[in-house]
Amino acid sequence: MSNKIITLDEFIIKRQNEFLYDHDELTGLLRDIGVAAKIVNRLVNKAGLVNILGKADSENISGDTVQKLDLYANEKLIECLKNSGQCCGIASEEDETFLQFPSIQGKEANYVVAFDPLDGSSNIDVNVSVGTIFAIYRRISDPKIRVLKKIFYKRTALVAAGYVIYGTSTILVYTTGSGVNGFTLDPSIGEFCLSHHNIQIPKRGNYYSVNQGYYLKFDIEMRRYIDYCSDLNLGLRYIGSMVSDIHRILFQGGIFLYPVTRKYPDGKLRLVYECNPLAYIVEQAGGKAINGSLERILDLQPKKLHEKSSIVIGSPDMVDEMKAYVERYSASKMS
Ligand code: AHM
Ligand code: MG
Repeated sequence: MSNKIITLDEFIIKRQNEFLYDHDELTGLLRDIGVAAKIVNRLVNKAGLVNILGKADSENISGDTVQKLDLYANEKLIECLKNSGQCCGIASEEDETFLQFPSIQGKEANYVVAFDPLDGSSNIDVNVSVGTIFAIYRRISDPKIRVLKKIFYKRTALVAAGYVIYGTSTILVYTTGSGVNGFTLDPSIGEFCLSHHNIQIPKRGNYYSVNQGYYLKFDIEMRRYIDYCSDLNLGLRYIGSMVSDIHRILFQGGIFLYPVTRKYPDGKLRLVYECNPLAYIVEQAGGKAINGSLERILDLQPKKLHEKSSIVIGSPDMVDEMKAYVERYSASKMS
């Protein structure tokens, strides 16, 4: 076997024939996101040194306190995507509405990129892993439609998704619908290098992942299911940074749950740029993702940009088991 390093750029080009649409467009976009990830990584790494840790004086649209580093990451992603020429606009967790980009040389771009620039931001100040999540939606509406909101809701197809985890090493994981691959940033050469080829999620794992502190605020079905996990002697792992929890589950198996609570009656995590991209990656790796009403996440049609959803995601057998458990429990309550 050859030991030749394969960089992210080489890999994207090598695999571009798998794209259903114009190769160059998506290739360009993915490469731009790779560049943005390197810039954000540099900021995350030196955050403690340059006084950019801590809170900015604002809240985002969902009411979360915005950390300063979120804003830097947001700016850098926007800059890289704006100049790509392939993106007609973006949607970010940090911005209230879509941000439309002017067309370059009169060419209407076909993609809307939605992202959470820094997921798990409550962890930033204490040096725990955070991540960037992105979803690339392609317009399937008439190219004459220019208003981004209309482009998005007139249906777009999710054609690629990925995340970057800024952990003990920085890893970018993405899919374009033909499997999932992971690339580790080699700081000595400044390149993401293929490190995890064709990732397959284990059918089961030894851990469940949920904010157990909210136990009493979950619906009864969810509480019983969590009791069942404990009866099965599963261990509990919860980082409070979804990218990190999903990254672990992708490699070791397990199940992640963020159910509805009294505080978050629709769930906390956002469908367009958190649940959808992670569901796409997990499904592409052989896993499953549903909401608390047991509907497949990728079948949900978002009605607003910052729409929230409950989510149950992870190893296929564990998600199936959770679904069967809740169905059985609900039926027994009725009889
Ligand atoms: P954020 O995007 O504002 O950081 O919020 C999303 C994060 C997820 O990464 C994580 O799973 C969840 O919020 C943790 O929420 P909680 O502290 O309620 O468990
Ligand atoms: Mg965030």
